[in-house]
Amino acid sequence: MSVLTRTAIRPDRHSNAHDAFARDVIDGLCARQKHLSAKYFYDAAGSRLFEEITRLPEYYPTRTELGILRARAADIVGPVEPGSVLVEFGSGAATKVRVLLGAVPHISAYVPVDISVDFMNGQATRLMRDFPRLDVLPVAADFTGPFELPAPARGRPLIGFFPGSTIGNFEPREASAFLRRAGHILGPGASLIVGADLVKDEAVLHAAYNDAAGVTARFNLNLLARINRELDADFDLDAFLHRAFYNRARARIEMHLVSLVRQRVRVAGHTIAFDADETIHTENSYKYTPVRFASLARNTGWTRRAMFTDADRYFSVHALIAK
Ligand code: AVJ
Repeated sequence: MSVLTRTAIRPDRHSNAHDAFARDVIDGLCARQKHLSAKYFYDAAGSRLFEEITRLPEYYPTRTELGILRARAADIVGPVEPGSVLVEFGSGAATKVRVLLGAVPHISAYVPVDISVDFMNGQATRLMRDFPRLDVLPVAADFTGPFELPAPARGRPLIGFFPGSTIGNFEPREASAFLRRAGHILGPGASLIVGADLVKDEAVLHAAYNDAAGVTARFNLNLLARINRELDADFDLDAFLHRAFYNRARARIEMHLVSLVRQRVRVAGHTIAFDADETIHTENSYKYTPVRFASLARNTGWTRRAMFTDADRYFSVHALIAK
């Protein structure tokens, strides 16, 4: 089968993506509890910092999920019809999909969907080199919104892949909306593989988001650096501090950026005032129990065929099928 190259379109300062980013940032910084969406962490610098996080001794999710995928890839993917297409929601470094593609060679096309366009295109090129019989069809889109599958993927058996506990970034109702929308995009007969971090000992959770080397702090602060770079802002990165803690009542890690002083910041023509100790809420990372996740799936058009976990029960991979 031929290799299809498709370079996804790059958002620039005049694009809708840039305008949407500006709007979201201003809206978020004007709210009573200031907040920014975690999806904006992943510019080129942020994607590199996240890759660094995944190698930290304290950050167990990535290596634990990879271990589960390596040990059980064929069982996780389940039966594969000829011509099947793997659709990955938020593809990042595409490390995990390589494990699936290596173990299940009869997948014929791979559709990575990501907003970090340059990073995704680089990974797509490498995948085409390493899997020469695979069609790679990148889609430059925010997978949290509606998007169209590329024409060659339509009408084929579809397997969705949403690893990394990215679903943990969503509020419970957003997670439901995502699973329902994934069902519509993938269609009847589809399957969906989802990685979800599990509720566990709070000290383990706390350490994973407060690493000794300070990489998570740099990752969090990079959001302000990105806003400075892209939205003509003047955040002083030394005037904000990384804070991450486990909110037990809501079963989530919260990340914030704490303003160390009373200060004003200019962002895209607006002036944003901060009190000393006021925070910008930058991320929620929800943790699931196996039962909670099964009921989430059941309520959104899926049934769970199987769940896979590690010996410590730190992380879970769920194989869902459309009801
Ligand atoms: C990519 C959303 C799974 O929540 O653990 C890592 C992002 N934030 N360290 C997570 C993240 C801080 C990560 N996810």
